[in-house]
Amino acid sequence: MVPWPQDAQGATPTLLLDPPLSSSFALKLQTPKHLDCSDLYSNGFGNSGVYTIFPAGPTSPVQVFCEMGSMDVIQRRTDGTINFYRGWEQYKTGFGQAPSEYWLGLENIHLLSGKKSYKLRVDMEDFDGGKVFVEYSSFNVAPEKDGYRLTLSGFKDGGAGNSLDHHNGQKFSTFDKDQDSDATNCAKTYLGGWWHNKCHLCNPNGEYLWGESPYGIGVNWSSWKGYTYSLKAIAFKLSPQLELDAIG
Ligand SMILES: [Ca+2]
Repeated sequence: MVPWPQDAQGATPTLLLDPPLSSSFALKLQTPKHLDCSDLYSNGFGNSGVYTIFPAGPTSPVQVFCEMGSMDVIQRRTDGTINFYRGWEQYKTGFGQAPSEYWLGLENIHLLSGKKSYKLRVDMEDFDGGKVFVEYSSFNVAPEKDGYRLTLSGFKDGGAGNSLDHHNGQKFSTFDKDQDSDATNCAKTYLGGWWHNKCHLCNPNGEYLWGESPYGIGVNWSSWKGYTYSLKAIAFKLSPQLELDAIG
């Protein structure tokens, strides 16, 4: 008898979910309406894939990529197919398309982070096969009236270094809404909406530039690869604090 393949948590997939469902099939099966990927995971949707979540309530579906069923991917860069140089309204509501490149939207991220206590994990890759990550044990995004201000704590280094700490406590800025702490317009100078400070130590929404690239405008994580290297991939992932602890 051929054994069932094991998933990353070591659990044996159920018959229902193995082989993996197509995302459209999974969407049809979804009910009731889930707040986040963790809710889906708890209800048996254990495979990575695109699902619909409802951070803003039952009439506002949002497409998201759930990793291992339990992590909500709120930002993802993988191949440069999506333009991330966009204005405030698009950063507010979200753009791109799961599972490829997308931004979940500041309002959705804010609503999610207000309903549960989340951890943040950021996974990164370079073009030579290098993979690193960072984690923060708490992550919160304030409402729009406070500029979608970012609050982080509990840094844990998986090799990338703490470049995001420079952005802790900052409001979000786009080229058409400068809320950064610099005299210049950081989002305009460095080609991406972000929680810019003076201006950035990381620029995950910068221009997708395939490695060596002009200073500061690429998909940078300066404490790993400096300001003249644009990463191959980066993804911001949320998971509830307690449930991630339980998984270990
Ligand atoms: Ca400014």
